[in-house]
Amino acid sequence: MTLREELIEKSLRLEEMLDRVPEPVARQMRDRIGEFRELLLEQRPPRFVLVGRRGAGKSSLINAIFGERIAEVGHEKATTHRGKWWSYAGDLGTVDLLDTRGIQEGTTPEGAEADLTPVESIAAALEQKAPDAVVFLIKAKEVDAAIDGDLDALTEVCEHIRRLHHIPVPVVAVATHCDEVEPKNVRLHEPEGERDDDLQEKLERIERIEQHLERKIRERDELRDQFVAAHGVSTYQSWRRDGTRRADERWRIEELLDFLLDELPDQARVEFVRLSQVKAMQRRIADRLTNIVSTICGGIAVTPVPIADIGPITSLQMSLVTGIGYISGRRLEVKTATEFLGAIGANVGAAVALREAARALAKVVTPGLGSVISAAVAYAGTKAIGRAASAYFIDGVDVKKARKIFKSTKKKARKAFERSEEENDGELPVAFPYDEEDQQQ
Ligand SMILES: Nc1nc2c(ncn2[C@@H]2O[C@H](COP(=O)(O)OP(=O)(O)OP(=O)(O)O)[C@@H](O)[C@H]2O)c(=O)[nH]1
Ligand SMILES: [Mg+2]
Repeated sequence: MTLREELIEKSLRLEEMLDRVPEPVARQMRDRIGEFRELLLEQRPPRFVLVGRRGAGKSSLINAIFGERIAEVGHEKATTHRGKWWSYAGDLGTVDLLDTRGIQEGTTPEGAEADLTPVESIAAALEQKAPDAVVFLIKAKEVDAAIDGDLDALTEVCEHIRRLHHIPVPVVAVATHCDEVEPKNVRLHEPEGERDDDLQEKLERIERIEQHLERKIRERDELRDQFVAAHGVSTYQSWRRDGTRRADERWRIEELLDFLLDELPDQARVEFVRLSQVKAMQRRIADRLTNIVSTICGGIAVTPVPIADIGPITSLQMSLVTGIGYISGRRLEVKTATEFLGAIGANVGAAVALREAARALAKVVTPGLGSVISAAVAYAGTKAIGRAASAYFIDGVDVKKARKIFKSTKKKARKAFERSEEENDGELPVAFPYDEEDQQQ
């Protein structure tokens, strides 16, 4: 059995356990287990539909997302795979893309069935899979003059999707080639060396372009509700013949990825933040996963099945560590995850023993309170493991630092749990405020 299958197996068993969990905890756990499932177990690559004419920068955007040369840049006919879903795979993950350029050009897309028109082949691909978002690309300098034809194509693609899947899919507009906006030689990617007023002028012009793009899209009834944002970028990168990168002039790509992340369903988020290599985004998803698993573990601890709760808690904590490792771009063996837990002092066995002792002690004093204490320990311990794993695997802090973070988070999380127990009338705390300070310590 692979690690992934093992995790699926365990989470299924968790759901059986819920019959024995009292409300409202059971409901909360059911929700969190659903999220856990979607994030970690039902993972799939994100799916984007690209709309943009020849040379708008579709291939360059793909490369900008990966930071690698994945797609062929240039104007040869065969450069971009059109009319069908295409998986672009980098070292860290995959994105599924559908290039719809054929709609604009009326040419038969590469690789399409010979008897299908461009529009038909694109519609067939859209029927196969529902996209997560439509990305509309247009050169910044062309937003003003030549946008109407492009918007026709965008509208047509969106209507196809709505007809086939009965969902309005989000539209993110991207103004590409922003580096070429006047004043042309002011470098956006290296603003330190530029005059303030020059830079300001360029940024203002780009902002006006974004606003214009937004206005043009909102003018169309068919697009208005689906529109998310218009965002100016530069995707320019250049590679030498030997494959090394000669230039990286990417600008505002991380912000764009952030917009896209927000539009993705949970199933596609882990893959997306992994391959994007944007630490802030990885941290956010790691945090979310930590909150989810902490709540589940807290819930398990209040389940009236003594001792049996140790197994699922341990395996959930392990899957949290391997999950965060995965988000950061690694593939952790169970052994590595166990070693990590040992190194930060999250000795699972000892923690459980301690918890059992606390439970026994509390039972003597007031029956019932024992489970609350257990829940606090399980919740806080899991929270601390997640936070330490995130600092170690994503931010690259050393083990000593990770151990410190583990300790301080455990203390804080336990207090937060107890406070919220009182306030929420028995509900498990769902989230723990994200603490910037923690990250910098
Ligand atoms: N200066 C500048 N050049 C860019 C930028 N993005 C792309 N380019 C260049 O524009 C040209 C076309 O980019 P591609 O990414 O191949 O465009 P495409 O939309 O994939 O084109 P087709 O596959 O032909 O439809 C290439 O020469 C890129 O190097 C950018 O942000 N700034
Ligand atoms: Mg291309």
